[in-house]
Amino acid sequence: MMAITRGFTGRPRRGGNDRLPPGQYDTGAGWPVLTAELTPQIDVDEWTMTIDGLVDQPTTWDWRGIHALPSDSYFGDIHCVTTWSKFDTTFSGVSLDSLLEVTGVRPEATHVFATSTTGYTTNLPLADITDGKAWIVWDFDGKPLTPEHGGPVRLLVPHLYFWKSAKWITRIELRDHDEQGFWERNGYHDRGDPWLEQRYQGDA
Ligand SMILES: Nc1nc2c(c(=O)[nH]1)N[C@H]1C(S)=C(S)[C@@H](COP(=O)(O)O)O[C@H]1N2
Ligand SMILES: [Mo]
Repeated sequence: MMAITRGFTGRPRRGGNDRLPPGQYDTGAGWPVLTAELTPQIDVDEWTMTIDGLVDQPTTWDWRGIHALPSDSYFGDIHCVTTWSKFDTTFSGVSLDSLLEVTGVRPEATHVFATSTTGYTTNLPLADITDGKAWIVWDFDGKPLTPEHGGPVRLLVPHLYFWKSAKWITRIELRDHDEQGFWERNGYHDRGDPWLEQRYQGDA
């Protein structure tokens, strides 16, 4: 069933259109797993996430604490640098704006450095995670995010290539400078806007 759906809708449509960024194809009903590390099994009772660095109030949330914040959802598309895009995804959790409202943001902060429990890291301009552009999510299509897709909790920054959406996120540090994360050090772009095709270091 899934193979039929994928075969039908998954044909590469190169060149992009108003829905598909340049060089991407629609992966259809499938959702590839792309993980550089071993998938960790994280118990929600043990789970915490911290936002620190250039904030007024460094804060660590546990499972109950983060669920007490106003919930928010993303409905839309996601784009992986390996050229698949997935349309009409629904993720639920809490917006980064809500979290940063708790911590405050110091005026010197320009970038963030996100770290997963596994040691995976990625860097982002602060402006790419504020104003309704990024979420900490625990549900996909109304069900708990599975471990291979970053469950219990991952970062979601859907307007950038999906390597920026760190799975098993545990820390976001606000900084006054940019430092490359795991894939950025290995040749991927520092920002990664799929509409500008910022795949590799040196791309526009
Ligand atoms: N911790 C961690 N987060 C990660 C990755 C990873 O290898 N480790 N891969 C990134 C890449 S390249 C992509 S495309 C997406 C893949 O998410 P998915 O496996 O849920 O499709 O997660 C991103 N976040
Ligand atoms: Mo990716």
